[in-house]
This record gives sequence, C-alpha cells and structure tokens, in this order.
Amino acid sequence: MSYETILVEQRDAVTLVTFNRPQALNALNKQVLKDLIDAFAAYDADPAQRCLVLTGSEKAFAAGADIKEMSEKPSVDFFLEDFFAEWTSRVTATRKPWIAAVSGFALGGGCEVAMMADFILAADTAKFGQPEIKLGVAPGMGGSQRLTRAVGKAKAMEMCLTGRMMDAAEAERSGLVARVVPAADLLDEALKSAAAIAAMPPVAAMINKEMVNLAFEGGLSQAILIERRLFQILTSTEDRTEGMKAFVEKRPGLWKGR
Ligand code: CO8
Repeated sequence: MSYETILVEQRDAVTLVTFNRPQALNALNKQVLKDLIDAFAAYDADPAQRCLVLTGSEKAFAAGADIKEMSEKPSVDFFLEDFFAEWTSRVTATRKPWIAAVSGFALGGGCEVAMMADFILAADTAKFGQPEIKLGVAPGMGGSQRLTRAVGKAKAMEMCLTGRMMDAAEAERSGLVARVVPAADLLDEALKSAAAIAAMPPVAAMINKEMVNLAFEGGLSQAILIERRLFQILTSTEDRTEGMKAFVEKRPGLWKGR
C-alpha cells in the first residue's frame, strides 16, 4: 500500500514508517494523520510484523500540528470534529511495540507523537518542545500529561510555559528518551532495537508493553475504580459467603477456591 505523506517499508519483521512532508518539516496535517492511522493499523494486524519504527528527516521528526491548516479553522470545529481524538486513540491503541526515532525538531504535536511511542531513541541533534503557548494554545494530544509524567512537573511546566526546547542530552537526563545516539547512527540503532524486540516472543512483548503502560498511564482514580470493581466481583464467590459466615460464627473458614 502506498501513502501520500509517509513512506512505509518492511524490513523482515520490522515496519519502518518515515514522515515524508519535508517542505513543512513533517507538520501533521489531516492527511499525515490519516496515513499514520492506516499504517499503524496495517502493522498491528499483520502477524509477521513484530515491531515498528517511526522516524522523520534529519532536520525534523515533526514540527507539530499543521499551523497553516489550523489557523483558519473556526474554534467550534475543533470541538465538533473532536480534533485529533480519533487519531490519538487509534495510534495509542496499537497493541504491538513501536519506537520513535527522533532526529531534529520534535515540537508540539511532533513531540506528542514521539511520546506516544513505547520509547524514544534520540539523535544527538534532537530537540523536544511544547511551544504551543507561543501560538496562544496548549498541547492537545496528551503532551501536557505525558511530558509531565516523563520529566516531572518542574521541567514540564517550564517547557510548556516558556516554550523552550530541550536538547537530546537533557532529554536523556530527564527520562524523556531511552537513549541518545550520534545522528548518523539513529536509523541503524532504531532498527537494531526493533529487530531485537521482533525476535522476542510476540505475546510476551505485547503484555510487557501493556504492563509498563499501566504504570505510566494508570491514574489513581482509575486504579481505585478497578479495585472497587474487582472487590465487587469477589463478593460473588462461595468463599466470600463462607468467609463472612465463618467470622460471624467465630470459626476458621473452609475454602473451596471458587
Ligand atoms: N505547521 C505548518 N508548517 C510548518 C510548521 C507547522 N507546525 N513548522 C514548520 N512549517 C513550515 C514553515 O512554515 C516553512 O514553510 P514555508 O517554507 O512554506 O514558509 C517550512 O516548514 C520550513 O520551516 P521554517 O522556515 O520555519 O524552518 P526553520 O528552520 O527556520 O525553523 C522551526 C524551524 C523552529 C521548527 C519552525 O519552523 C517552527 O517554529 N515551527 C513551528 C513549531 C510549532 O510551533 N509547533 C507547534 C504547532 S501547534 C501543535 O502542534 C498543537 C498540537 C495539538 C493540537 C490539538 C488540538 C486539540
């Protein structure tokens, strides 16, 4: 399948997706997002593909949402279209592992997309930032949440409030990226990591991904809700009836394991 704004190739069990809008520093317009949804869905559905690498050009991973496309859009349409909601939920629902290989600018929506990856490998030229404030807006694809969870409140707040960029060394120190490599080696290193993941048992890879994401994404109120539901499910067991009865009757319980 061919796409308008991205290049997709399969290298053994690894899918390589490359942003291909160099004239706009890979800014994310509607078409890019549509192409990415399709490419990620095809990857997730293909049992022969075990890991995906998303990358950009030497100069830019992606310089954000397409400001030109957004600049004329009436405010109410952002709400009515639930702008970016479908896209972000479809990409973050990818069940198999994927890596963002970032060289150059990863700004605004570009930084947010990179942070949706299971991990980021950065070239030493990478620059991360949430400069939306300079446009009178704010991150809208999860950036304020993922950045804060990744680097902590102080740095995230400073970056969002000032729009300053974080270089690769600081990003590694702060826990935003897994590793920094020389720019010339970025793609090789990303493909090497992806091949190593692709060689792992695929179900275990999916479960490991889910577990780490649970720690990263799980909110306290959500965890408490799950806890309450599991508690309610447990009240349906025979052992619950027996346990409470045994307490009232001041005797040890006799467990059936059901
Ligand atoms: N959108 C559209 N076009 C862009 C974008 C962008 N985000 N970034 C760069 N371009 C275009 C430029 O307009 C220019 O096009 P042209 O040649 O036609 O003028 C071309 O790419 C090259 O860019 P520059 O000439 O500016 O290149 P420089 O090397 O001088 O500067 C920068 C590079 C610093 C990256 C600069 O281009 C820049 O600051 N870009 C904008 C970065 C930015 O503000 N990103 C955040 C966008 S907002 C966002 O992502 C919000 C997402 C969440 C919304 C969710 C709502 C619910």
